[in-house]
Amino acid sequence: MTKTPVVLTIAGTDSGGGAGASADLKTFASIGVHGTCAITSVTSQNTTGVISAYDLPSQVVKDQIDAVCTDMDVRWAKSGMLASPEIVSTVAEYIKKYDLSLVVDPVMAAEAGGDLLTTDALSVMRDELLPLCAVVTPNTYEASAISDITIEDREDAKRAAKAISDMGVPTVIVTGGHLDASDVVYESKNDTFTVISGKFIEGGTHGSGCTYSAALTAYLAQGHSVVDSARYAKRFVEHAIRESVSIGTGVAPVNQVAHIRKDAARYEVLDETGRAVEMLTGCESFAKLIPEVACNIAMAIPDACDVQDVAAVSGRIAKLKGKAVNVGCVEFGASSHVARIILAAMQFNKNIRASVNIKYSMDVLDVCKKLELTISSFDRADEPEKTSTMDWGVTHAIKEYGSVPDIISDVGGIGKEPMVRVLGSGALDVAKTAVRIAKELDEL
Ligand code: PXL
Repeated sequence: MTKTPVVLTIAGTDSGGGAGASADLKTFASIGVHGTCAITSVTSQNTTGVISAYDLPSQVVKDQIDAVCTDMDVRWAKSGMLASPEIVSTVAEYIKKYDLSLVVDPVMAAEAGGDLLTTDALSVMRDELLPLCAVVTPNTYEASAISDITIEDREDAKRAAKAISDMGVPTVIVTGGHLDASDVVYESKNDTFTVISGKFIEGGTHGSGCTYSAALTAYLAQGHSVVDSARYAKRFVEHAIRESVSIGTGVAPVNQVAHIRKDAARYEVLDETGRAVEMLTGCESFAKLIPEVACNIAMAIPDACDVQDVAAVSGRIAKLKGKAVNVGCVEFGASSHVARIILAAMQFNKNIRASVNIKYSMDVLDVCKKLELTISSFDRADEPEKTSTMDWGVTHAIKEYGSVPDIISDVGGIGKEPMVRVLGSGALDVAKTAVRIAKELDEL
């Protein structure tokens, strides 16, 4: 049995279940590390804000850390809401006592409003806690408060990161959710900045800061490098925001379980794509629809962001002795060509998640018309320079038609085979359509 890392969050509670320790523990569970906690403060809170905060005596914080660390092999901890100067000092003392690697999320205020750190606690954090930590993850407001540098753009964020690092922190990550959605990672060991770009995601953000730093801690505890952990944590929180849950009248909490749901969706997509491949290779008539460049069938998970979220056949489906055979296996990231078609179509209709490319001929297009499939096309000759043909062509064909059609064709170009692409909701759906086209062609 491989050993499950045990991580500790030292944080406040949020009675609304959105931020603080509950966000951290859900994140830990979702990533697959064992989460433990030392509670610093009990906040009475909901999605509209913090009503009150009851700080626990420092001794209770100490007892909780002792209880966990004397029994379990804890290497990584993260701190969130530390409330008072006394608690900050206590945490610093106990991080040293147990020689823990620490991620500090310098929480100062709740997303929905309410102070979570007193002003005098900030200087104690600067003097006593930051010099002990491995990573600190301020947002731009927090980075500004710690460094006394006004942050209005990425260069300011970099200067602030370096200034905070000079306080004794090996890695500073200024998260850019309030700026341009990109995170700036500064590592003092080689004096390098890594910018992790992101995009603004629609959805609630209550608990997003806690969730980000908890995910980062979990990935570090699993042994990933700090830059990889920062990348994974960013993706984790993007999914969590996208699937945030609207459960109150205020800011919706992020959903840490979105990560697990995404993995479950990956399984379903692999399964369906595999069955669709069997359907195509099991159909004698289909072989004649395989283009010179071979055929691929692909399916994306819901809310796919890139090619890695799209499954296809790694070596495509080829024609061998008059029969369709799959060369390779179904995997994520296996096709960039068909994947791009789907990703472009998903920009218009999230429910169109699959495509298969088949041989172009006038007969095929006639059959598609006969089957009452909706058709649009693009011409490579019209393609502007410096675009990706699939992104541009598919987008152009969809705009031309007004919505995502069942079929997108193009007549090819120099060195480019003409092609017909079937689009649909799932791999089985498009495979069925391709088989119908193949069988109808037999009748001609
Ligand atoms: O996201 C910062 C944070 C940390 N800890 C607690 C919180 C919040 C934000 O609401 O409530 C307890």
